[in-house]
Parts: sequence; C-alpha cells; structure tokens
Amino acid sequence: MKSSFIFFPFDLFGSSGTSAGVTLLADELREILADNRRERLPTRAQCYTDQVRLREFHFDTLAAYADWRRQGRQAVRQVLRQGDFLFWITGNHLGALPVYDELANSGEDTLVVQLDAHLDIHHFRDCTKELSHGNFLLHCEGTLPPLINLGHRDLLLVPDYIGRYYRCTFSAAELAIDPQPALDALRQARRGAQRVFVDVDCDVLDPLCFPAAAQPVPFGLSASLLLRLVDAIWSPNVAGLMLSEFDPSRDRNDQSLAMLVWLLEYLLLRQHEPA
Ligand SMILES: [Mn+2]
Repeated sequence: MKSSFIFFPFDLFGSSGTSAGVTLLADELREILADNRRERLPTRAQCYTDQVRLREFHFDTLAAYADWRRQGRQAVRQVLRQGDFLFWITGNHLGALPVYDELANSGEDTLVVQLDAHLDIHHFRDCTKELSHGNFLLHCEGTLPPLINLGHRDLLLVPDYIGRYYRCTFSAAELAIDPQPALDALRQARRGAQRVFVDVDCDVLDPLCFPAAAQPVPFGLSASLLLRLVDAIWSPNVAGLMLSEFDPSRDRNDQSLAMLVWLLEYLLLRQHEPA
C-alpha cells in the first residue's frame, strides 16, 4: 500500500494563515524524501521513501476556489480507489470537509476519530449559519460517519445535542483525569469498523507544546497523550489521516513544525516498516 499525501491549503471562513502551514509541510516532506534518497547508509526511512505519492493544490486565485469542494472530493476518491493510505493535509479544519463528504453515507463501516479542541457543530446565536470552520460538520453532504471526539474543551454544548452527531466524546478534562476509558473505547471501536480515519486538528494539543495552533485553547493534550491515543486507534483498518489548523506565523522556533514533521515521519514508519 502506498501513502498518498494531498496538500490542500484551504483556509477561507476561519483561521486564515493556515494555508502557509500546508505549503511548509509540503516543502518539508519533499526535502525529507530527497534527503532519504541521497543517503547511502541503510536507514529506516528506506521502507517508505519510494512508497509516497505527493500532490499539492494551490488556491492562488479566486477562480481556484470556485470548485474547491468538488475538486477535493475527487482527489480523495482517487486516493481511496487506488487503495492508498490518505494523508490529507489542509489549512483550516473546514478544509477537511471534502473528506467527510466522501465518507458520508458509508454507514457504520467507517469511523472517524477526531482529535480536536472543538466540536464543530456550533449553532449558537453568535455563530454564522453559513459554512465555517466551527460548524462544518453540519454542512456535510449526506449522513456523517460515526464520530468519536478526543480532547475537546467545549463548555457550552449540551449532551443531547452532541449525541446527535457524535457516537461518543472524551473531553481533554476527562482524558487528563483518566485516559484509560478512552483508550479502551478506541481499541474496541477500531475492531468494529472496517475503515477508520483519524482527523487531527492541531488545536487539540496544549498551546504550551504546540504554540502554532490557529485558535489556541488552554488545557489541551500533551504530545505524549496524543501519541498514546493515536497508538490505541492505529491498526491495519486505519485508511487515512487528516491534519489541519497549523499556522506557522504563531510558531516558536519551529517547535510546532518539528512536532508535525516528526509525527508524519513516525506514522510513515508505522505504515510501511515491516512489523
Ligand atoms: Mn478545532
């Protein structure tokens, strides 16, 4: 199985500036692959270097945006049809909507595990009804796949409303007190689903360890807890990873960039290194 990276620098309707994060990560990945190819000594990276496909979108003109959702869906469909593992790297979280559109109506077979400070189903008086990065799940074309949220910090939404969209949620506060119930639930959930997608919004992390989130929210996850959760989800059924909300203009000494690059290389090894 190959790994297909789609760099989709969409950042309209919230968190403008995150498109630069997508471009930066695309440059980093190309550099890593080129470095790997130049190396003459054996490295672990050899297992994935020739298994990576890379495609980069550009939204430099108004016209390029006109058809963003359909174009995104097409790219997702193509990757999944080829049987590749999908790495969907996008600007704001709304940029993941084409993936959700493609996964809609697939029933119980497909599970999405979101790591996100927000439950993106906001509907309050001061929220726009128009599509935004805070409500985009309400705009999915079709029935949403079953969702699990990890790490939200929501203090407003009531459980009945959340339950309409999420199979279950584990807030950052619950995870801080005891992550075990979430780890157990993930291991069980991944066995029940034929396909699992992991959707990481960078603001799930604590601003102390990840300063470059476009909308920093306090009391986030530590990097090591993020790894524990990802490990609990990871299995051959995981078919894709979405990544969003990295705003490099807020970074400190490339600390957040280094974390994302490390995570991507780590996941490539998990995908391609023989067990
Ligand atoms: Mn978020």
